[in-house]
Parts: sequence; C-alpha cells; structure tokens
Amino acid sequence: MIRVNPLPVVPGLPQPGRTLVVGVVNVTPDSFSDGGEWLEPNAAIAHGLELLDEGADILDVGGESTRPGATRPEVSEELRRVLPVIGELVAAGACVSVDTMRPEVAEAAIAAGARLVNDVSGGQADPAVLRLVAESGVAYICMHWRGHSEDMQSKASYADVVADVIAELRTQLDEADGAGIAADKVVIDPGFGFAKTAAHNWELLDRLDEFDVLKRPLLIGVSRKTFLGRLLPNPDGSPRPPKLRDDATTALTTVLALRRVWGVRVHSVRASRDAIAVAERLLRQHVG
Ligand code: PMM
Repeated sequence: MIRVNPLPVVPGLPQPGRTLVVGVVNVTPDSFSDGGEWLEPNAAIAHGLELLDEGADILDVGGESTRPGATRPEVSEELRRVLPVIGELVAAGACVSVDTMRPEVAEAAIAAGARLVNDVSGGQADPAVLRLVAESGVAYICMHWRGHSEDMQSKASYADVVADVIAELRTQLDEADGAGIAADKVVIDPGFGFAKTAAHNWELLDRLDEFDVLKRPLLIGVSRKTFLGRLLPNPDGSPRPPKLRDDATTALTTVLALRRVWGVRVHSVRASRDAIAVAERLLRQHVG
C-alpha cells in the first residue's frame, strides 16, 4: 500500500508540487563520475543549460571533488572554477546552488545569485559558512559528515548507522540553529557514500522514514555512487563504471519519489524527471 506523504517545501526555492530534481554541475578535474568533463567554464555552462532544459529544478555547481581520497583545491582555484558558471546560469534564469564547504566561496556565490548553499560538511569544515548563510537568508543543505575526503572511509564505523547519523545530524542542526539559520530554510542529507560503506547506504535507504523525526526536508544523493556499481558488477567482479549506473540511479529515484522526499541530486536529469512523473501519477490514484 502506498502512503501519500505531504511534500515538504522550502521558502525561496522552487515548489513544483513533486520531488525536486537537483542537477549536478561538477566543475572539477577529478569528480568520481564525470571529473574533467566540464572543467572549462563554457563546457560547464553548456552542461548546466542542458540540465535546465531537461527539467532540473536546481543546478548544484561545485568546484571541489569530494570523492574518497581527493585532495582539496586552493580557495582561489575553487572560486575561479565556479563563479563564472554560477553567474551565467543565474543569468539564464536557473535556481543555482553552490556545493562548497568554504565561506569565501559561499559568499561570492551568493553575491553572484546562488539561492542555496550545499555544504557537504554540514557546517563542520568551517562554521563561518553557517553564520554567512544565516546573514544572507539563503537556504542551506546540511549533510551528515565525519571528515574530509582523504580519510573519510576510515570513519565508516557505526553502532546503528541510522540512529547514529540521525543523532549526529541533530547536533549539526543545533549548530545551524545556533548560528541563526531559520529552521524552515534547512534541508538535511544523510550523505550517501560519505564515511559509509555500501551496506550502510542500503540500510539508510531502507529506513529513510526514521529521518522524519528531524522534521526537515530530505535531499538524497545516490546518483552513480559506488554502492550501485557494486550491486551491478562487471563480469570480472569489478564495480560497473559510474556512467553505466544511471539506470540504477533512476530506479532509486522512483522509490524516493514514491516516498516523497523533497529532492534528489542526480547527474541524469531527464531520467529522474521521468521516474518522478511515473511515481506522481501512481500516487494520484491514492488521493481524492
Ligand atoms: N555527493 C557528492 C557531492 N555533493 N552533496 C550532497 N548534498 N549530497 C551528496 O550526496 C553529494 C553532494 C559526490 O558526488 P558527485 O562527485 O557526483 O558530485
């Protein structure tokens, strides 16, 4: 039996009346799924416009790869990568999010028109991000995080992954609240693959309803992640490569849209929009 949950909304962000699609625009040389493809600003802008055309509600522009083992770029390099792209996509009418843990980058991105700060560290890499978001009044994605990418997988140890992630997110939310960010502007994200094994990711997906206790909209980022590659191994047993994980990603979007999560963060926008259309049509059978 399908349960029709109400859709959460965030003031100041698109409210399409269905699960939102956040399209990934990685302006990096080394992201795990598409590193280097969109490093030139013009290529990244064209890619963002294509995702917008495919139906992305929000474009998430990032200049730092968070793949396990990645080293961090200088602040100046991160700014050089993302600012021209954000400026052009905002000018084209897109709702833009900046994927950054740095206050300098968040500040410049907001000045360029970004309406959402996607901080994968949830305020822990640099708490100045929280104060900046509070002052500017933009929305904030608070992701569960246990440390920078170079050694995060050594921190993938939990007594009960769902209970532990919820407890740690609660602390991060208290910090966001203490910095003055309005509660209704905060979206939470369990951080799939960030200090999580494949088994942890599946457990989190299976028990997503437990996150309702935090009373915040949920964003889910599972697109092309390694646990999907491991589910679908190549004949030699190695994980299927990232670009061949889109169909599995889309299957999960359907599940998540039936669950009515606030948003999904994906590389292949059109496929997820189609999956959401299917789920919404099915959900309509259950309402008046
Ligand atoms: N995953 C990546 C980067 N940013 N942001 C949020 N909020 N949630 C995620 O799961 C997330 C993220 C890594 O994936 P990518 O290299 O394909 O961008």
